[in-house]
Amino acid sequence: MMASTLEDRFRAGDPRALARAVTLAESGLDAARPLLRAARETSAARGPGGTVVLGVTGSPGSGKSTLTDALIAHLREEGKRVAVLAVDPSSPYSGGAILGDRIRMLRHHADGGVFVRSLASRGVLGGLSARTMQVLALMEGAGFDWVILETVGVGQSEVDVAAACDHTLLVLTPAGGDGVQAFKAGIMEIADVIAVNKADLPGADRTVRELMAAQGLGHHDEHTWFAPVRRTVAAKGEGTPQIVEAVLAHRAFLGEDGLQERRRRRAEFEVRTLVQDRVMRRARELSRDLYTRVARGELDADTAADELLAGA
Ligand SMILES: Nc1nc2c(ncn2[C@@H]2O[C@H](COP(=O)(O)OP(=O)(O)OP(=O)(O)O)[C@@H](O)[C@H]2O)c(=O)[nH]1
Ligand SMILES: [Mg+2]
Repeated sequence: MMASTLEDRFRAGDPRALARAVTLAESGLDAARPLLRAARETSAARGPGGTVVLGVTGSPGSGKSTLTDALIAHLREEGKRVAVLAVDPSSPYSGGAILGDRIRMLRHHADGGVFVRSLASRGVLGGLSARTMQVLALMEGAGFDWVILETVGVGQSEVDVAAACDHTLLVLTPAGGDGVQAFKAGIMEIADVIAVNKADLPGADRTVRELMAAQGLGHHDEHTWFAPVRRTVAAKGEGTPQIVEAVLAHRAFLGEDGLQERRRRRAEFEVRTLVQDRVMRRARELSRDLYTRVARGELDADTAADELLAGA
């Protein structure tokens, strides 16, 4: 009998084939392409409601990993298969925090219904990288019920999460006026669900009240989705079912059309990020001479940019 190809095994749902595909995609190798195509085909065949793609973001140390871990446990109890991608866009290297995440989530490793990966990769503009998007697409294509992207909310990456996922869960804490900060920074706008985590610490009720008051202040009409604000104690798994409920409520709010639109937006974000990567690489490869000519006034910057885009 002929040995089946990696693509066949990926399509058949072999977890080792997924692991291999993810490694290829992470490395940006062309060998990942047929697998990425296969993933998109299987996702498309399952329809936009097939996989819940949830982004989990928030300030460093707010409890994103702990909450993700608690979500895995709860979803597994409901028989759902879960894939998690933990990304640290602030670090170009595999940092300690990511290692910590992996160790924490290791308790699920013997469970075939759970797939955890971490990625220390930064996009060219400081947000999520195209590779991150591709790993998500592979996880979705592998047929997980939930795919969770955890990323620390710093700068561009926070905005990117909303473009990369169906739903965004913002994890805040009672400490240090986190809620008010989020409002001021315009971060609340990207949140579909808000967890006030560490609700065992003082000030949780006040933070919830402030957040809800702030939501009322923002621009809204009868079509506005008000992100449900839920208290959680992730360390004890408290409030996790309510988070899942809130995400599913947002899913129902989006409906089939809304989810299809999110999927299109995710594809757009992936393609755009690839384009950015390539253009930036090209810009770096261009001879210093071109930039010197611009600096000397021999060539204007617009023409230089035109030449770059024309593949000159
Ligand atoms: N008191 C309390 N501590 C918690 C809770 N959830 C998480 N923590 C603690 O908060 C610290 C940070 O938790 P993480 O889950 O690593 O937070 P994170 O947001 O993933 O952190 P980064 O990925 O490094 O940004 C850990 O020491 C957790 O044990 C909670 O509900 N209550
Ligand atoms: Mg973490």
